[in-house]
Amino acid sequence: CVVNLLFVLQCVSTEEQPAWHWSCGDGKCVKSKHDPKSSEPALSLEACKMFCNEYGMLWPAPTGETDLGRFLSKININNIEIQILKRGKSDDLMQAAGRRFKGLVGLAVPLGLTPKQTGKAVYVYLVNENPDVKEFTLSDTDESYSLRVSPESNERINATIFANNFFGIRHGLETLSQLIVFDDIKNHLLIARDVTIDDKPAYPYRGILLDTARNYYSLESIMATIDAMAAVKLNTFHWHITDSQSFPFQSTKRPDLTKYGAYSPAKIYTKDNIRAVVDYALERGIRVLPEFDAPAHVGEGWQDTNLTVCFNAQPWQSFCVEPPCGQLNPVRDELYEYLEDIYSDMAEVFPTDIFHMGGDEVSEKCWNTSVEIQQFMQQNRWQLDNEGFLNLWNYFQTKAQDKVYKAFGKRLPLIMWTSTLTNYVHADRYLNKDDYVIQVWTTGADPQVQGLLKKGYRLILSNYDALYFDCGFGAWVGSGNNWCSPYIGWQKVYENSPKVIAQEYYDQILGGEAALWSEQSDSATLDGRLWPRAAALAERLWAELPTGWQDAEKRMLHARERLVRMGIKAESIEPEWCYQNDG
Ligand code: CP6
Repeated sequence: CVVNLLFVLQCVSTEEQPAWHWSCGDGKCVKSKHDPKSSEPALSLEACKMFCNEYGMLWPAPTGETDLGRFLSKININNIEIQILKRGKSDDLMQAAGRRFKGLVGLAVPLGLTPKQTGKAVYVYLVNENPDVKEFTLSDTDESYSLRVSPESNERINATIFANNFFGIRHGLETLSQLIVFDDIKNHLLIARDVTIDDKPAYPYRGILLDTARNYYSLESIMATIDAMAAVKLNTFHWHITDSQSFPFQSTKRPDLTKYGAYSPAKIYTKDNIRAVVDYALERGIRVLPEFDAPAHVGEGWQDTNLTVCFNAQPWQSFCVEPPCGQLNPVRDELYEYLEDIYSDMAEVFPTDIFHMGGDEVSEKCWNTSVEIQQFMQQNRWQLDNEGFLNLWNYFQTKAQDKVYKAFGKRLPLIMWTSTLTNYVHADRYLNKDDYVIQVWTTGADPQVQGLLKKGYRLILSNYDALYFDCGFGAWVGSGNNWCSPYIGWQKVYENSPKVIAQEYYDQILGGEAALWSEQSDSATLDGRLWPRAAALAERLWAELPTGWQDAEKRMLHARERLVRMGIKAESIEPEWCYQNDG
């Protein structure tokens, strides 16, 4: 192709005769040489993938009737029209979802390529039965949707999404965007037509926990995470916003907590920042669930209050699981005024339907370092033993719970971590099962799980043997164990089935959550720690398929690639070759 200009042009024009041809065999797109003289058109890889397995390239897999048809139509990226059929209070959200959809369609095109502008127009009709609904409610939000893509007509393709509210419509748009692929042979965007999908999640609570207290995360990184969550239909961003190492939450009622507790003035989540995150998340069908972890896991920020005990005590191993130690002093009445103010500050910026009260890793020894606490216990005729300690903790929890209700103006469902207080043997003495949801962080095999389920508690599973995405397992500062051990692969995440763990109490599982504790993570590592493993969790919780990771592997590769195109620096899971051959 170097002889002369004319000849060079001839070479370029051979683009319609590709070297490779893909054909679907046994769930894989197999590569073969394409004969340019063949009358059969060469199939591009993306086109092949769409029909090469039961769920096409959809992630998570739909749970109801799924018929992806047999044909792809060429579409014109500049001719996509979105029509909102029923108007209401969620209009702004519906419009935002429409804009996001167009952006996702654009991302189907590889960087640097421009698709041909020919092809059919796409009309997307959004039929929202309850256009005034724009809030989540724990286990009541109907996220189902139905999607129909019409047969080919002369000049356009119609796609219609039916749902009971904005949340379902949004999921439908997410699915529709995954039915549009780029054909790199013909340089065209293609859409699957004659499609029927009825879909709804297996579990109502599908979350990611981000700990922004051990290390600070930039707002951009948080928003990017929310975008990626939306792409795989996760619905809860659990914001573990304070801990003993820092207090980056802006409390306007108690500004000193933030002033002395944040790592720096630049590392504060202001009320405006938080509102921006909450709005961003809602547009993407995601609720932001705040956690104020107490009475343990406090410290920095509280120095001048005299309301903590054993702060920074040494040797820390005696008083907490990770330095600096610190616990709230439950016997001080002033503490509850502080709590009310913190909760009120949170209620102001988090319009949430549930609240996380933490409650993990409370140390009896830490409280026992205070003479004042010992005296208070004696006055109440509580022994300085396990029972007395639980009484004291219950005293704190009951008062704190009232303050939450007061601050939020309602009796919203509360979440607490598994702990000695939530031990199933006596949990019902302290925590009403209608008021509290328990989040499990030990293993799925922990007898606590069955015990709590038998007693009627609703659970969220964050079992650390599958859903801890940090480099946890004791790898924190001071322990000398500073590596990721063991690293939990996406396959293990995928196979962590709440249904298997809960057995006959399956209905009491609200869902699951991947936890990214951040002793060893910050904005720079965020994407790789979460993705694509959180996508594996997303499909488990959305679809709860009876099949193993092997059946999901090809789609997983594609889902991960979509995340990368969205700008997420997701880890690579295997060679691309695995999609193309009998790997
Ligand atoms: N921080 C807080 C943590 C952990 C928890 N709570 C944690 C415990 C064990 C492991 C990893 C993280 N770092 N506030 C427990 C819920 Cl392995």
